[in-house]
Amino acid sequence: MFRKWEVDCKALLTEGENVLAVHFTPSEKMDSIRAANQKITFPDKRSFTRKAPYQSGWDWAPRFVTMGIWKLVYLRSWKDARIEDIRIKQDSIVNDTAWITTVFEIESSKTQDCFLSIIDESTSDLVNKARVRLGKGLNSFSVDFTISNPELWWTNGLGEPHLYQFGFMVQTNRSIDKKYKNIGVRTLELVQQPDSIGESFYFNLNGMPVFMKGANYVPQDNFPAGISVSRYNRLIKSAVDANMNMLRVWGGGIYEDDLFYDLCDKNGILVWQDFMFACNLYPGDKDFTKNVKHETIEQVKKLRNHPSMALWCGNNEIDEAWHNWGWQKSLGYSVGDSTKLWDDYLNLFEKLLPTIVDSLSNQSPYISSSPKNGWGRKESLTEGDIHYWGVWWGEEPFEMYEKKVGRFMSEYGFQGFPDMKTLRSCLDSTDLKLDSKALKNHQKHPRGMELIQDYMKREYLVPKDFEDYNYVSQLVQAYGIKKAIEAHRRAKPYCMGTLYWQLNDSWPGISWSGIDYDGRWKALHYFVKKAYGDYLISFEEKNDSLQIFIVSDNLTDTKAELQLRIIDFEGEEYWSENQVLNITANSSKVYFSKEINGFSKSNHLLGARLTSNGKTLASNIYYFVPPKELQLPSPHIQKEITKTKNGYSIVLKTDKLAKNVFLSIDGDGFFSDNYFDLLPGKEKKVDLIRYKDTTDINMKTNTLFNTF
Ligand code: BMA
Repeated sequence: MFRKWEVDCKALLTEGENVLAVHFTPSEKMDSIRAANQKITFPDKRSFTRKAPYQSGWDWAPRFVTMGIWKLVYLRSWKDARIEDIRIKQDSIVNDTAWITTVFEIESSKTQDCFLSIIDESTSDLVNKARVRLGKGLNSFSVDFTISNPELWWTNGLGEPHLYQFGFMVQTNRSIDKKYKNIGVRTLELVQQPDSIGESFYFNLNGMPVFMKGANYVPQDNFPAGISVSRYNRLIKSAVDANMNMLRVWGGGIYEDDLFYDLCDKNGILVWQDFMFACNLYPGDKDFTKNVKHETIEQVKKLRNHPSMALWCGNNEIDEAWHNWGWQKSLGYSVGDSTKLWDDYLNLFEKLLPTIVDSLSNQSPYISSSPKNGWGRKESLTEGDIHYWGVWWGEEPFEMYEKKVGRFMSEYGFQGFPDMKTLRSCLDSTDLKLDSKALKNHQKHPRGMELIQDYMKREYLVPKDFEDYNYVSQLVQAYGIKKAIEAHRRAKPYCMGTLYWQLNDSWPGISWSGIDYDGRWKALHYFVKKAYGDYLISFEEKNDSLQIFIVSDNLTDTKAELQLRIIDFEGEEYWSENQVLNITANSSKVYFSKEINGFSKSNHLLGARLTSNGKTLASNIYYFVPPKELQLPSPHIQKEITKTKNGYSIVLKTDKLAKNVFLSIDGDGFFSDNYFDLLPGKEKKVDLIRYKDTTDINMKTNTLFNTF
């Protein structure tokens, strides 16, 4: 046991006698050491301690190897009896009644009688009470209750994530202990069924197949002890505002704070929860396994009552790595080494973890690893979930996002720069240039800078000015991921979920995130908000005609009007069409097809809008050539700015197409929309919410034309 610890401690002590060891070395993902007790080379030494893997450095995080207790420590005094845990099992919903079993786990100081009560906190009604005899030590009792005509818990976009609050009380002659729990009544099932193509992977919520729209979540800080309540609130609000209904808590981070899951419960965000194992092999000895067993029991018990808890996943990419990343060869494993390591893997992820989830969770599904198959294998597109990294790692063009669509896209992504204000907060102004060492230190991917520029050249023109470069890098990222999301949603129900890499950042870095470390939305997050709407209009070119899809996540049919217009960049209309449609519930379908001929592709666009009773359900714009081939005109944008209670209301108008209008101000604030295309003759209203600055806003406007 000691020897394994020694390995990590030595690394820490090289930095002097600090409690906190700080390294600025690049990720050591493929670093290797010999495990003294096993004589097998592991891909990475960090796996010997149960510590958040990303803190040893990742391709979006610096290496800050912290030490010490970082969560609250408290002493709790009690008398006679106390509630150790409450497990709430939703047995069934039959004839509009939810049947629920509560398991009280009670610690008692002696043998004694007590009452167990369950109280509906909204009415203070006692819903059930039982008299039981406690023995000294830990006791377990089941008490049932029902909820008639329950209001169901739904995900964001589908309805209210209704929560009931119940109190659970144990009362002896001399003491009372009480705990409160939020209950969401819902059924949730992960359907993995062989079908004519491969094997499905989708979630049924309250009996309905629901398409998952979300992102991969990483810890919000390299020093997670310092994450404030307001940062949690702000981040989950940003996910909700972008129409997300699922987040994947990725396995290289931390089991999140209770607040995270509470916010997901309240906001209808389902949680795909990885156990904290990522991209590495883990020891299989007795001590390690025992430690992991304790950890798993604790985490499953902690999370099992949350209605947001959707799926447990054993690890991130270890199965894929073992079969596809060449470890066995590059680390020189003998047949014996390989057999031993794979047996350890199977014991942990296919025996220990699923057995605990099965016995202690509230019927949550478990998968051993994400993805099911590596993206180079053909099965990755036909069965289970896939991490598609052909774009970025494989350097394939963005168009491949439209071809490589699997059953559930649990990872794919592209990098973009963080907001200029965020960069300014950590770099000197002299370092705001592409070749600065300080800037490059905020890029943890070995080829990150190169790849951003390479894809920029393919789709856009590369600006010389640094701020323009930052802005275009964000557009490239948003452009690529929008393409991916739309393709995934068009492929519904073949594909039933899309979680891009990554929602957020743990420090101010250049990364795949859509929201930067300071919580500022990059262009990507604004694009995602539109691409994840309840309704989506999307396009696919096939043999010189444009197919117009409407994707609806609504669970009922919708009568709506589709307006289509082809205009040139000065606003001259070439063609238009209005159609009244009945949009099929929970579907993706082609509703219209338009021949592409008779106009110049480089200075025309197709604008589409879906309305119902005067309300816009969705809108989108299709360009017939990539951005760098567009003949953009020089727009004249008029702004009308009015002061409001929380900030300003801005009305914008343009004489000619203004592509990717980027609004910014000197102080801080949040624009309700940004990086949008402004069409000639159309008015656009944007709200600016100010946080605390009272200075003049001095609003600036940039557009793609100015950077070309
Ligand atoms: C995914 C993740 C992370 C990584 C990201 C970007 O596969 O699981 O390991 O940060 O790719 O490379």
